[in-house]
Amino acid sequence: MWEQPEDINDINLGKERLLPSFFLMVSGTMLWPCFGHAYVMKFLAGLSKGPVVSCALLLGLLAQDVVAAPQPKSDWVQNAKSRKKMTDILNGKIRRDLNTTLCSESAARTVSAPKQNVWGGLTDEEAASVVSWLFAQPDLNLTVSENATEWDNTIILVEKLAPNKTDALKYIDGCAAPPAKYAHVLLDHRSSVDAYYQDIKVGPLPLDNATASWEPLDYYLTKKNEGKVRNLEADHDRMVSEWIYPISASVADITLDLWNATAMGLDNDTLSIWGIDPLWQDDGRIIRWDTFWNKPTDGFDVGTLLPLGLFFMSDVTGRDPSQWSLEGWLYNGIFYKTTEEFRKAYWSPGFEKLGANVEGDWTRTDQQGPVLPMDASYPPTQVAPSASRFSVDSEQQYVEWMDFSFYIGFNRDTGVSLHDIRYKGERLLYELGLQEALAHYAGFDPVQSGTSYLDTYYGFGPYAFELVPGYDCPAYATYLNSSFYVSETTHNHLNSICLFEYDADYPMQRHSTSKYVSVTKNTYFTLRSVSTVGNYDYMFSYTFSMDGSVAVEVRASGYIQSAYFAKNQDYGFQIHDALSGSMHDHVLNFKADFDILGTANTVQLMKNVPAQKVYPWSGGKARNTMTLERSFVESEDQGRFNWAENSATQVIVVNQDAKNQYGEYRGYRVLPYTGLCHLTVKDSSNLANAARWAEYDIQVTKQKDTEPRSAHAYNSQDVHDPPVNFDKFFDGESLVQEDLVMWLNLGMHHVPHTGDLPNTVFTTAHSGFQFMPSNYFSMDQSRQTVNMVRIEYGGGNASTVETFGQKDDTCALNFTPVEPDLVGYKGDVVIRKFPFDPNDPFFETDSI
Ligand SMILES: *[C@@H]1O[C@H](CO)[C@@H](O)[C@H](O)[C@H]1NC(C)=O
Ligand SMILES: *[C@@H]1O[C@H](CO)[C@@H](O)[C@H](O)[C@H]1NC(C)=O
Ligand SMILES: *[C@@H]1O[C@H](CO)[C@@H](O)[C@H](O)[C@H]1NC(C)=O
Ligand SMILES: *[C@@H]1O[C@H](CO)[C@@H](O)[C@H](O)[C@H]1NC(C)=O
Ligand SMILES: *[C@@H]1O[C@H](CO)[C@@H](O)[C@H](O)[C@H]1NC(C)=O
Ligand SMILES: *[C@@H]1O[C@H](CO)[C@@H](O)[C@H](O)[C@H]1NC(C)=O
Ligand SMILES: *[C@@H]1O[C@H](CO)[C@@H](O)[C@H](O)[C@H]1NC(C)=O
Ligand SMILES: *[C@@H]1O[C@H](CO)[C@@H](O)[C@H](O)[C@H]1NC(C)=O
Ligand SMILES: *[C@@H]1O[C@H](CO)[C@@H](O)[C@H](O)[C@H]1NC(C)=O
Ligand SMILES: [Cu+2]
Repeated sequence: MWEQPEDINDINLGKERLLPSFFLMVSGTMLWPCFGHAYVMKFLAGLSKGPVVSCALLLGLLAQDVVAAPQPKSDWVQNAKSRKKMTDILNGKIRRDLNTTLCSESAARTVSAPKQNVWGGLTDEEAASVVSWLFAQPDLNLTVSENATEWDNTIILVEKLAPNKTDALKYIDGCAAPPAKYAHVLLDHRSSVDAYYQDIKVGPLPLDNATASWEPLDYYLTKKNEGKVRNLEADHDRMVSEWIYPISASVADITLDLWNATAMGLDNDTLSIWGIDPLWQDDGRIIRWDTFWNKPTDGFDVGTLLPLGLFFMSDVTGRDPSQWSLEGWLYNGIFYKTTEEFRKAYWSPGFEKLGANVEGDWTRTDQQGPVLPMDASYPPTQVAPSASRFSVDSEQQYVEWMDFSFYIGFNRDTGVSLHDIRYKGERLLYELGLQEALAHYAGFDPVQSGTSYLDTYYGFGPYAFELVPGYDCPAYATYLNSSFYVSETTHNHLNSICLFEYDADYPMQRHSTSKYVSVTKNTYFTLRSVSTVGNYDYMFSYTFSMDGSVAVEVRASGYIQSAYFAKNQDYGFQIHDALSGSMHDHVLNFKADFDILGTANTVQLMKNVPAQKVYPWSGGKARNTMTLERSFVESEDQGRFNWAENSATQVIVVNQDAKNQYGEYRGYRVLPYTGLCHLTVKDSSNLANAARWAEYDIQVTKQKDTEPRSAHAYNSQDVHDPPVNFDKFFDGESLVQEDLVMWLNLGMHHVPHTGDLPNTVFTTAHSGFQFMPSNYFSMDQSRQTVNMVRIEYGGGNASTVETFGQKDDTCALNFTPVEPDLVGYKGDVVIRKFPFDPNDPFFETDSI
């Protein structure tokens, strides 16, 4: 249960009181009187001693409460002192309650979300009803996936269509009903020569034969083409078996001679073949470049470390294989126009044969080398002796920790997202989440040069695998499931999102004098998920702190995609016998839809500039010094920029209508934290218009229901004319006191070195930003925690140890949650949707 701190008004806003601030927010968004967020509800529920408060009741209570509101106290320190429980540690007065039962519990407390989660998924029943309805529509001409050939139409995706912000706000901030529910369906039309994907909207839900309908979904695309985008992979499977393998088989004499290996399209193949992504799209032609890789045999997923340096190019335009053509070979920097030309050269005297990359200990992630001193003893570990100190509504995927609350969304393309993030009852962000992740390679060879993965094509949702307790997250964490749709089934990733508190290895605050020392613990709260997209593992952590700050951090581990070493010196370190650590830029775009004290916001820039100043007191002499320059981002024409050199410019999202008592704008600052970057390549030949979001660090647009995402999963299919061209978001609109969205890039210029073998490590492969209150409150909010201490000392003794009423229980440590039983790791649970079979879930974890 929530307890109202005695002096919340003072802590919250200094001179401003809590209740007046509610009116400020409400009038700012014109949604008065039917706001219903958690904090207000609880505050008022506490006053009324009742659990449920209707909108009408709220009104009455609020009206009463304005009169009854407690008067602000002028000195929070004095006020805090009145609550003090002095403890003399030297006299042994600290009471230690032994209570072992608490130690073995870890699950979050349960709470009921104040509103439905309108960003959540579909229920099993809803998804099943949409699928069977779709199969009953003759105009869609669908075939079930398991029976489909590449000339049939299939359903790729069924998930909830996110509501428009305009509609969602009327519900979450007002008394309106939840927005009408629709399914977002993605179809794969392959029954005709011009294969295409199509986004459609189906609904409203629950489906009713009389009112249900489907329509093309393109309001959120910049390309208006009924939600259609061409499918360049329509014949993928056949292309591999009937085009790629015959070519590789045709040079089996050479591959056997070079590497004692073959790629014939057989189960016992010892080579695999794959290449560029996206396919090269130029002058109406679709070009593949493929290369040979040694196939790992020892169970480790090391394929991307074993390139062999032989490349071939195919023109695979259109769906008629008789029109496809082999365009040439590349080996050791020499291009051969035909297989005959290459074979002739290969078997000629003097042909230079280069070495192969072969798996070995250097590619294996298991322990190797002598055991380190004392490493076989159990390392330090954290426990949660009072169980979880946060609350979760696992059905609504709603979370409360200290004064923060938020809802969790999850979708196929981008995985986890956070919605309606509030602090002390006020929304900070309407939405915070990944939009797209780019890994743009470069190299002398055409495969590295042509590789620019846009990972939402594969999706972050399907690869958000089960987390390993005690390793990915503390064992005492609370775990949530996530689900995604594939081939008429819903896959449920068990325990794929974790929530936990953690004690940082440094305090939040400290100060020493010769008489006392004061220190505050830095206990933060994290939501984490990990998506393994192919060779890479991306770890996403959203962290909340007691000072009101929020951080987003991405870490990367897993296997690098490496290059063959020949002629690649300008594009990477040589990291093994025949291996180059192929240079690449990771850029990950995040959407941060700020609502600072309402939706009308402005971005303030505060710059440190060198200056020469003459002062009334400086005797007429100029002094070299510095000053602050304040300005605002006025319109979308100024909306795209980079972090300033020397970190000179603060970027602050403020509300110009919400000044504090000193006339400064209340706001949240966006703080570059570590390793930020944007794409080095200018106007990428591989990507054209598919990832314009990658070109700057910070981009600000006016929020629009028609621009919910900076990218689309199929931008890679038509890079010159993609479904979402981010450039088109910028049309000069005013950004002054508008609803703003900030599109922020995280990333890393990755030049893998020998330390990336066998895997890149999370310690140094990371990037993050923070959002911190900037004049938002009248003082630091972490003063509110009781987990701080002030020790008065002198003459060799501590006379007072003030612990502010913090819990000082100890308990016998139950080791169970700390050292979990990992045999419980299960993988995905699958539920068939067509035919719908909810009572027969089965385990299956396959590559999607
Ligand atoms: C120990 O925990 C149990 C269960 O939560 C509780 O009933 C009991 O009062 C606790 N004992 C002490 C000494 O706090
Ligand atoms: C696939 O086709 C077979 C043979 O026609 C049929 O028995 C089966 O029911 C089909 N599968 C589905 C899921 O409809
Ligand atoms: C429906 O799809 C089948 C393949 O599944 C195709 O042969 C047929 O031409 C399609 N019908 C129409 C009207 O497009
Ligand atoms: C969202 O708003 C757009 C533009 O006004 C509209 O076309 C679309 O139908 C709305 N979407 C939903 C799900 O209501
Ligand atoms: C809706 O239509 C489908 C297909 O025509 C039918 O199987 C189903 O029974 C109908 N449902 C209702 C509630 O009428
Ligand atoms: C070539 O590979 C085969 C199996 O793929 C193996 O039996 C043979 O020993 C290898 N030859 C050499 C020279 O490594
Ligand atoms: C691989 O399998 C094929 C067909 O089964 C067989 O002819 C060939 O000898 C096998 N190759 C090796 C290297 O075992
Ligand atoms: C996750 O799914 C499993 C298996 O369906 C279920 O037992 C568990 O309760 C789910 N967890 C949550 C937090 O909903
Ligand atoms: C401080 O500690 C010392 C030794 O522990 C003791 O002799 C002395 O009396 C203490 N002084 C006070 C003021 O408590
Ligand atoms: Cu990398």
